[in-house]
Amino acid sequence: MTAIDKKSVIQELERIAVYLEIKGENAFRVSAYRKAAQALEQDERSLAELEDPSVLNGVGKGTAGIIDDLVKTGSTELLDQLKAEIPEGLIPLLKLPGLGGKKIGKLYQELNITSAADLKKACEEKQVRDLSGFGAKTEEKIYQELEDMGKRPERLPVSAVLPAVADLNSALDAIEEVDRFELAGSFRRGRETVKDLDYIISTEYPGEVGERLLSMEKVSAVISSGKTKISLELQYDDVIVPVDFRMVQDESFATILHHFTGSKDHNVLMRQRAKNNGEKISEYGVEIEATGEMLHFASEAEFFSHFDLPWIPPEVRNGTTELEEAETYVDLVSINDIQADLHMHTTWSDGAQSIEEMVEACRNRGYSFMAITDHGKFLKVANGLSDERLQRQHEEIRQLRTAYDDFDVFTGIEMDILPDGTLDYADDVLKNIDFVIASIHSSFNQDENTIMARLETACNHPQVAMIAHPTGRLIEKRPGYRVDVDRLIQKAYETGTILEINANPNRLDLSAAWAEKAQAAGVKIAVNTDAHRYEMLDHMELGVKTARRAKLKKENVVNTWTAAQLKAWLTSTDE
Ligand code: DGT
Ligand code: CA
Ligand code: CA
Ligand code: ZN
Repeated sequence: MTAIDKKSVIQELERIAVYLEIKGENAFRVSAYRKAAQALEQDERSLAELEDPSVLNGVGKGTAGIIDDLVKTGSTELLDQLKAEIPEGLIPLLKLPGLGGKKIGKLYQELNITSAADLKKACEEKQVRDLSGFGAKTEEKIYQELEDMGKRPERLPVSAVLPAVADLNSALDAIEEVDRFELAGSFRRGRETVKDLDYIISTEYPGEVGERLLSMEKVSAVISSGKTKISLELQYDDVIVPVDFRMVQDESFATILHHFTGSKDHNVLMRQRAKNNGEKISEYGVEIEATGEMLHFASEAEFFSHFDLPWIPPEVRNGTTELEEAETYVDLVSINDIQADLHMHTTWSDGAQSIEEMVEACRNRGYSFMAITDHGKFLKVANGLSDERLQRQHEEIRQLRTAYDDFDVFTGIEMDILPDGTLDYADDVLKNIDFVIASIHSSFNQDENTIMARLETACNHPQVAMIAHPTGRLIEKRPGYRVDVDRLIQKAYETGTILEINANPNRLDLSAAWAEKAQAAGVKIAVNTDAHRYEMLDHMELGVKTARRAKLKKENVVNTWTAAQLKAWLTSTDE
């Protein structure tokens, strides 16, 4: 066993290089650590297999010792020293686009800048432009970015609240006085961004539960603290996550959960329906207006049933047509239907785990098959697979899968569609691969026709099974490339190409609205995590929420099928 995984060792080496740059160490010493990181990345062996890192080209004795420390203890004295020496306030500046170790080193050495505030002041005083390698334009850009950094975003992408959700769920699990709890609000409805988290807690002891919540480690502010309602802010690095807690008696749990799941517009529809029955929905139950009697429900399903409705999935509670369509949601895709994850990376390219590790993790999730889809050779920064390495990897996968009679591992590749519209591998290489993904990672600035030509070339290729993250957007960060999604959907339908819902919470691409259109056009969808490490396999749940928002039926989501069904379908759509 090693203390940390290979990818983390590589990242720590890169971190050492950056910190040395900030300190102003000579370029030779800095590059020793960068070279070591590269050598480790390009070597195919796992940490366990690589007994002596100094055998690697580009890794000297000293660096090898550092790698050893990292592998065995997860840390190393050099890094600890550097962390202690470098002013803490400089570290967040590394996040500003265009500011690396070298530039921050200059600011620190020459202008004595140690924090964002210092840097802002230096920009205002026009000192930064005179440093070599900066200039007036750079100075203005840095100033603008510093301004934006200080602003608090109104809505947070789901990815930003996941650490808080994980901590809160385990904290609430551990509090004995909590009988049951659920995360309601926009998060439960699977929205891409949230303003805050809304927890509903059933307890007989709200005082005790409240005390526990207030004493949680990450609490940075108490907005309000009443007997049954508490509003807190939790801080994770520079992200502040507002959280509302409502503590209720168990008899009101279902109605209050429904109320705070929303959406507001959905609640309006439900109240309207109650009113027509001579009833009134409150947070605490349903009141029969004629008698004043208050009805309670053991579950949301019973609550809906009282209104002659089947349980309506939170993801479709948007206050439009969900009451009329309620009966049609029975075959909506659900997390329990998922049989496979068809997009993920391993140490062969830029993932943190080996093939075997990812296979075991997927089997343990109860899947019946999967695809290993590392990056292709075009993506050099991600250590993409040359033709020769691809053959060897696939040989290894074919060997490995003979060990299982209840589980199938597809050979695969995430192949780039190159800027000039060609594909990264020749036909005779592609024809031997079970699951070929095509995707765009470069030249996002091209005009729409050029982008569409790239995507259509991929769809037209008989071996391309799926287009991954079809729009390239990152939620709240970048819009993606210029893709005419309607046209892509049409093309995907004509060519039998699967479109992906990439479950990475920064992507959720296709979005629910596009995925709904894709289904309507007869296109098949795959919900995949694109995992680069174990934990990211958990994102499947967020991808499925997006699919449910899109009202995708199980039959249209190919990773609910069996391996044999998918293989047969892929063959039938080859041209
Ligand atoms: P957000 O903005 O991402 O936090 O979205 P939500 O839906 O989580 O909104 P939030 O936290 O303000 O409130 C949670 C739910 O509580 C909301 O979806 C519906 C319910 N709710 C809150 N205020 C109202 C209201 O004024 N009228 C109705 N009908 N429902 C409300
Ligand atoms: Ca909320
Ligand atoms: Ca709220
Ligand atoms: Zn990928």
